[in-house]
Amino acid sequence: MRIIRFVNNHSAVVLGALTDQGDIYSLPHSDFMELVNQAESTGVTALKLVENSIAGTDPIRERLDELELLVPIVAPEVWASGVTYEKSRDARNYETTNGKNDEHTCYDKVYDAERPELFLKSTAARTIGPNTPVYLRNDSNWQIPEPEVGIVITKEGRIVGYTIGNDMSCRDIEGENPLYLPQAKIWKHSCAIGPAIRLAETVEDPYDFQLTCRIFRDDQLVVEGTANTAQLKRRFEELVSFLIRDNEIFEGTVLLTGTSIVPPNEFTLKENDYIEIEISSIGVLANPVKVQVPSEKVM
Ligand code: DO4
Ligand code: MG
Repeated sequence: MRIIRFVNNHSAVVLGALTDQGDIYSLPHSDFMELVNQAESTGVTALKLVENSIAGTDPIRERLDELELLVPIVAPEVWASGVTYEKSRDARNYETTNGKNDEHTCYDKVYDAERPELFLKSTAARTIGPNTPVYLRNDSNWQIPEPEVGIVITKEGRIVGYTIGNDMSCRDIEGENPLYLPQAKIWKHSCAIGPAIRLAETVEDPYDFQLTCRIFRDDQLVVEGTANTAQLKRRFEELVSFLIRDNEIFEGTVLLTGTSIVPPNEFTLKENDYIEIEISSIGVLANPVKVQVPSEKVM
């Protein structure tokens, strides 16, 4: 069972349940965390609460691809993990050593360290949902999407759902100096999540999510890569345990868990590219790529 948010025919924002058969039901909850909290306070699982809510009701007429989808949760903050896969360590080493890969870097160290790399990636206002453009920075010449599993957590750090995230990144800015990380990671529309949240209790094995990323240019597939969460160096609970240490985390925070799909080193995103990130049993997060128009630029 997956949870979505969409705009209905009356222009109202609705929380929806998307069944594994593709049927969509409107839910009476204002948002995903209200559903999770109501389930907890009434002593049932979120899945049971959803099943009870939709029992005896009809699905809406539209299918998923006919809906105006929104972020499945308005996450107050999106955090991200870095260098949790070998592939990311190697890519970071490549960009920070100008392709020489002959030095022991901070990325080797963090891959092996007990403490993971965690950073603040986005806030609600910067995070976009499916089909909305991700933006390119105007001061970078090497930009890529980072397809990642996103975990949705309560303020206590309980994992209640899994979604798809795109941690848009500037390889040249981070490669120039790791202290530039916030600029390499955070700008307007640099983080996309969605289209759905799979309820955690319905995921049999979170270390067997299959990820695929496709990038299209002029309707041609120009990049395709795959990965599996079996390759993840750390456990999801381990990442969360470091995130909540002496920290205040808000209900419905999303934690991106790192990338293991890196486009070829010579690739950079261009305006009008189209990115699809698919994760098995969650869905496909699709976003066009745009350059910010001057009036939208943050001054
Ligand atoms: O230090 C860089 C962050 C790397 C990252 O975002 C990732 O591994 O996904
Ligand atoms: Mg990342």
